[in-house]
Amino acid sequence: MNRLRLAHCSDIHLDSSGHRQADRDTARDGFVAVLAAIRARAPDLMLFAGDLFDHNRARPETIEWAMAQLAALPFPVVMIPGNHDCMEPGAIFHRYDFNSLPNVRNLSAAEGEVAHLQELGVAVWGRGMVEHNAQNRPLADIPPRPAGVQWYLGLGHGMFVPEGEQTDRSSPMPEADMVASPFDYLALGHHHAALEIPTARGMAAFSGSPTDRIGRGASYIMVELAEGVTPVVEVLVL
Ligand SMILES: [Mn+2]
Repeated sequence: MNRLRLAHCSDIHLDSSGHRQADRDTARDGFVAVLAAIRARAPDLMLFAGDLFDHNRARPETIEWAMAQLAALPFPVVMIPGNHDCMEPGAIFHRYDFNSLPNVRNLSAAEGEVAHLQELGVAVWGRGMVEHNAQNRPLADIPPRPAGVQWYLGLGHGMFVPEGEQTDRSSPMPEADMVASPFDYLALGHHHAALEIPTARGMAAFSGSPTDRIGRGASYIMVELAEGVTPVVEVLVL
């Protein structure tokens, strides 16, 4: 297929650590709202770029609720863990198999892995963060574009480091790594404000968070990909 419509969101932070019921409900409400908005736009695929949960101690009821929300979507979902729900010992994604959901692929391998969605001509690369520290390089060692795929998409979760800047903060993602990446579209999470970053081949973007009003507001992204054209990235505010 020579066109593809993507939805991209991240950073829901379910069971956020305010320890108040109101905080939990705010995150749940945001997740329900963004999924309804995305469904109305009928994407071919949704990319989720990390931090679905606020921490690895999220309640079983919350985890099971989130799994049911994802399983009810009428399109495939490819997701990665973030730093808040990283692949440390005892992690949510060690205890609960999101890949048991027929329409969900959770890319949680530390070395990275590629999901193939053959019916869409899509391959998606991502990795599961184990530790959020300065040595963690979310966009290091990206494998080249697989042969024969129409669309190569990426997922990353970490700190944006603009060209020419340095950082000693955790999980740095240099702009140069994004620009040089082989992806048609690179879906990013961690910053709660939306940001579009042109790349040599396509586009990268942070979607912002549907549960945080920083930046342009509580947001997600829709992307229209078409053969031979720069991807059209639309930041949508809930
Ligand atoms: Mn994060």
